[in-house]
Amino acid sequence: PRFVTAANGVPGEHHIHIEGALTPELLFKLASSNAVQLPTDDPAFRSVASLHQRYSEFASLDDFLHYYYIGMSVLVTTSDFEALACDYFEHAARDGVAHAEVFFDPQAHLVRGVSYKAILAGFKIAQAHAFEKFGITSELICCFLRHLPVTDSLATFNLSELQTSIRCGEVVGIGLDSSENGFPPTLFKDIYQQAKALGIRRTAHAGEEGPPSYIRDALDTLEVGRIDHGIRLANDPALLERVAAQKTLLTVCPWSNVFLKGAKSVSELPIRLFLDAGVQFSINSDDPAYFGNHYILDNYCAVQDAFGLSAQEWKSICEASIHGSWCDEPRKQQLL
Ligand code: ES4
Ligand code: ZN
Repeated sequence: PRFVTAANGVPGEHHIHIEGALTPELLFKLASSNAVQLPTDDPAFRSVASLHQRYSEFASLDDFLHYYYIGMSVLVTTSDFEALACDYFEHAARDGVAHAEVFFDPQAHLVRGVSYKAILAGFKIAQAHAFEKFGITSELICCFLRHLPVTDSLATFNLSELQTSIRCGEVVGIGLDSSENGFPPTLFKDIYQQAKALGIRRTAHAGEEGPPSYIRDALDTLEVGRIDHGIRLANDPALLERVAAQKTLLTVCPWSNVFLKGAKSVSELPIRLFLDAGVQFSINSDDPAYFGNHYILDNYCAVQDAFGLSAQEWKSICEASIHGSWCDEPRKQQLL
């Protein structure tokens, strides 16, 4: 199987926030071209180098999110979103990614007066380019921000442009991200039921910093097909067994967990536990530009350095990754 070794690339990425692929270099360039004022009272924004440095010192998910939302404030025009996504796809091509499922956070742009149409137009140009130039297939997953009032997410979900993008297949699923603790999945039941009725895919961040009960709620109340992160599943053996039995894919992001202090090192992550329990998981980059420029292949390598997996174990990870992808069946067959 061609995906077993890192040199032959990786079958798919399921957990990449496109706004998390905004490098400090592109951030400063777009701030300048769009005349966006970056915080003057934070020395981190003095230079590309100082921003890189600050990104290596995140104390938590919320500390990272503070910079993540400031960073994306430089994204204004369709060509900004196109440049951002093209930058990501170039890294993905370098890493041999065959298929990418990309999260985006419309609420964080709509609130600044950027139109949904402008966002999507930029992504679509980049996706077409990624396919033509690199053969990378890709899908978009619209995420809702759990730290905002649920009414904001509902209003966004019901935007006619967003509903149109779902109906025409430009957006294949929904996700739930941002601050986890204090914002249980159950709050978003309404949106997820509507998404189910529309027949689209559903996933949610759960068990990144939050308790295993959030993973259970995402499965039972939101009826998700995947769980993003899910590493806290290690603390609930009964739920672990259930997730293994029903073959729900966890989209694990090793470097992200280390950078956001969810784990001291990659070797602390429950990779061995998941493999031995038969939990299906993929390995992903999350926000590569914020987490040491570790794109997906660096995450694969970090897992190998920490756990020394066998070729058979890598084969099972790659197969789980393909089976858990939200591409069409013919594409899956190509990847297998
Ligand atoms: C995120 Cl690492 C992480 N967790 C939750 N929400 C996010 N949005 C972007 N990256
Ligand atoms: Zn994430």
